[in-house]
Amino acid sequence: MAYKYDNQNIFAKILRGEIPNDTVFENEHALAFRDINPQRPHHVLIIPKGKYVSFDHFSKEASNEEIIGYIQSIGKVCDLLDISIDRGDGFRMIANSGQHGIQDVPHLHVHILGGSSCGKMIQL
Ligand code: DGP
Repeated sequence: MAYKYDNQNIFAKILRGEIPNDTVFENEHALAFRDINPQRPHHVLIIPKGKYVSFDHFSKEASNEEIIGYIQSIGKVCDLLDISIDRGDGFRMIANSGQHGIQDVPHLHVHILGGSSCGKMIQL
């Protein structure tokens, strides 16, 4: 079954400039901005500029250029926030996906959480 992308999702509106955001980093293929409801001192969402619902969708259908630009943006954001593990204290990256992943916004995003410990991995 094909992936279905909803053009009215909130991150699509952010990409179109219809809703403001607190941008941390941007390149040709990715936009990184602060989460509206931060769970740690640093809580940034990184989204691709293309219309992808989830990481599995992106990994199967994005071009190599999109994948490179998106993945490179993750390292840039970590450097900008001083949370990369070579010069900071690290971070957690989460990509909630679909119904069982409890994904609220159906446009691929990774959460980058840092600035304090994220605790144990997961609660069942
Ligand atoms: P998820 O549950 O993984 O789909 O996370 C969606 C995240 O998006 C959630 O942490 C809150 C954030 N969010 C929702 N609406 C907005 C918005 O309008 N602006 C920003 N910056 N973040 C938003």
